[in-house]
Amino acid sequence: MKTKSFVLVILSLVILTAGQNRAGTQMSIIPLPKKITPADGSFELDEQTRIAVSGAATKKIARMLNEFISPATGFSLEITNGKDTTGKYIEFKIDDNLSNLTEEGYELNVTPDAVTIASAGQAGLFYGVQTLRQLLPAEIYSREKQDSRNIKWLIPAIHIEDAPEFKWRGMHLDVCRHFMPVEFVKKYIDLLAMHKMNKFHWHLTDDQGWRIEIKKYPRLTEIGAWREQTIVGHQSGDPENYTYDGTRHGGFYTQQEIKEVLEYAKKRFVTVIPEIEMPGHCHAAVASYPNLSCKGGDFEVGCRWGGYKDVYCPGKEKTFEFLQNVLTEVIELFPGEYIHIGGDECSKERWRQCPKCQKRIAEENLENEKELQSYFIKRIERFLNKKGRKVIGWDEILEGGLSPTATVMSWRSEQGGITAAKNGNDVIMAPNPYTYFDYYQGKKENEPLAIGGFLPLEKVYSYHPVPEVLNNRQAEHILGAQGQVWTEYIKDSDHVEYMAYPRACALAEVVWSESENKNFDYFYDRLKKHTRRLDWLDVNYRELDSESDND
Ligand code: TNX
Repeated sequence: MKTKSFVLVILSLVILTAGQNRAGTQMSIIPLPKKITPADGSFELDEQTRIAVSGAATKKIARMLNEFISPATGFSLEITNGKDTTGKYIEFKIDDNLSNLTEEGYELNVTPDAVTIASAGQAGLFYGVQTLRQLLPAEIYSREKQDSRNIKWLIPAIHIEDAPEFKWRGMHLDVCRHFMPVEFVKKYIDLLAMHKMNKFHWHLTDDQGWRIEIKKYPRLTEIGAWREQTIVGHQSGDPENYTYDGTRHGGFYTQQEIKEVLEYAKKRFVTVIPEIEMPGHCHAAVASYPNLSCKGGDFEVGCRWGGYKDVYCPGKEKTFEFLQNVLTEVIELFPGEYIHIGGDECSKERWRQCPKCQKRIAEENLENEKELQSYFIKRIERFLNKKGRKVIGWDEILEGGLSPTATVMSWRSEQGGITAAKNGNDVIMAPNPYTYFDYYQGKKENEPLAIGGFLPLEKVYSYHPVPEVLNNRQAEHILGAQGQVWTEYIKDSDHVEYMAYPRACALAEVVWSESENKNFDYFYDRLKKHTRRLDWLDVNYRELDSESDND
């Protein structure tokens, strides 16, 4: 009797979990694929499974698959050229006929005997692998080997056709206000790739810290990478009354470390866009080399937030020489086509009083300091274009006129992006009301101190990157969108994860799966299961709200 009921309990448990696995796991892919057709049965991944490839491109992806699954499974699957018809296999195929899905799209077919992932491009195969990982039990994300007696690596039979809605699917990280270690930067990139995001915008220089080694200008990291202390709490009222923590903070990435990060990102089909801020947000640079500013002087690396008046002086040729030398090293390191040159929030106060700046304004027939900013940006853009690179800047680069080849990152809401797209410039949407992950995501009282604002998960999810006012031709200039993680109030990597996740999951779906009829409740259901994956990856995401979480 006892044994019988025990067996019954076990049996019903097995049936229950199997059922959950089918419906649950299948439907919890984030970002949501374009088309999913479930089928019967499942494929069991085991040690005997082989990976069939045909050529170097597919072999590289096969190796990545092994890298992803071997920690949890303990398997190192044999990679064979062509199919082995005697056993089970996972096949990777480059198929030009699938070019309608773009190079990032893919077809994934799972039957009880075989898994096939096909795409017109290597990136598509990689994204097929990301989907495959999500079809497996969440334990697949564990970095420790799971006990094979407790788990079967089942993949439900399914057919998926998928392709991204936008080309630019990005996340930004400010490592200036608070430095983040290389290991974390890699983890951040890994999470992007898992969510089929393909751009990592690395904010490397700002008032409070210069974070990239530049061989020609060692003081940038000897001096510029370190600040004596950091303001405590929110900055408001009389600066005389600010309190500081008295703790030195800083750090920087050597060129060797940057190369490592780039290599890591490349394997995951993530392009890294470095941001070197100019003409403002450069207090750490002018603290290192005061002559680059209008007045010169004795500056310290910024210890508080907000703007600084002492910025690069466009009246001096030396300033351009410096920036071009810096950018030359940046270009040698970063292979991507885009270099971000900031351009935001530049105080014009010093320029107004600086004889050299005024002389430049007169000589170049500029109207005012706004046009001097535009002269600055255009001159740097010409330099970068000559080196074969494209420029991105925050929407302030529109002020005073912009060259048609620059790409605008629209942060002050969508207005800059709309103007730019109408102008014929490419646009990346990064509007603060929808994509600033440094804003509060819940009631202030219950959240760690943040910069302000309120951006709950649902609002991120509701975002549509293409503004309705644009016609089709203008809409083509919207490359996509990205999430921003500014770190004034975010001191460490755990807190970065808390702010970024799960909001980045919602954004991933905005840029990959965007459709008229997206549904937050359906996303939220999938997200509940998705957080188990994040648990295995040790992501310190913000727990889902209990009131709407009835799992
Ligand atoms: C504005 S967005 C800034 C950053 C701040 C951020 C805080 C942008 C281009 N500039 O310097 O960190 O707001 O939300």
